[in-house]
Amino acid sequence: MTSDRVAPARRRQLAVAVLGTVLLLALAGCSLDDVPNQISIPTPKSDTGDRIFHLWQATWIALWVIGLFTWALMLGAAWFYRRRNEDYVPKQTRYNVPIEVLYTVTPMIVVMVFAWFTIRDSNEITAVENNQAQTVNVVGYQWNWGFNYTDEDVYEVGTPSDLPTLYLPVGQKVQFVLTSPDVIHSFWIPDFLMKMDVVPGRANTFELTPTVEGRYTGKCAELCGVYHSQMLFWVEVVSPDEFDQKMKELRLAGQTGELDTGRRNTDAKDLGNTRIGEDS
Ligand SMILES: [Cu+2]
Repeated sequence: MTSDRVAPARRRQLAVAVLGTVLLLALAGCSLDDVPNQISIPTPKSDTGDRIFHLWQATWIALWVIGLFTWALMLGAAWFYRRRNEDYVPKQTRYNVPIEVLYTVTPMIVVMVFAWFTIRDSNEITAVENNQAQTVNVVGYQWNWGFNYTDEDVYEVGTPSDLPTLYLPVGQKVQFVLTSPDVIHSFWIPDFLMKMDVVPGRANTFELTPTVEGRYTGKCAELCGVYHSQMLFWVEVVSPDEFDQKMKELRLAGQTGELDTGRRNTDAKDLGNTRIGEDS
């Protein structure tokens, strides 16, 4: 080999080393909370979240196993059947029906297995059993949120400048009934790993049990108009005693009954043109 053939190889090695260092530095800049073992998903704070978390984790593990196996086959084939000298041509394979059937059937089986677990879990997550401890009618409106605590006969409502707090008792099952008086919104509490659309004329319902006390963020996850980005709220998961105390405070503040629009009866004629938060 002559020296002018060595130089490009050296340069390539140098380029790989520099690129590797830059990548390492970039990864080191990410906080451990963002990336690592959970692969950018928050630690779940609800029973529903636990299920979604495990589905996510198992899916990633399966995908990595499949990926490593496939890459090993590709790189192995490229290496072991490489052209060893100028005169040698490796055996060429094409129109091999058994292999093509294998390539078609295997991904179909993989997709069906993923679908089976996904459908199983989504059925479980959206199952409504009506044995909840609390019912909250969540009203998404342009542009904030109202919460009717149906069993307590009190409500809380916010505006983009004065965000409401949704109080939930820890360890108790809550049923959320989602309604909208105007356009489609989406009720999302990232730490619960749960999100559902809020659709006018419908009452989408789901149940979950918050498992960890704490203060979390909530937001609208459906582009719903100019102030969509300001449809934010707080979620406080508290002890049942503290929850009762908060309900008492709402009652004392005179926030009894239900919000006068966006209630569970989403019959269009009842809703009129009222917008919550608008001065009449
Ligand atoms: Cu919205």
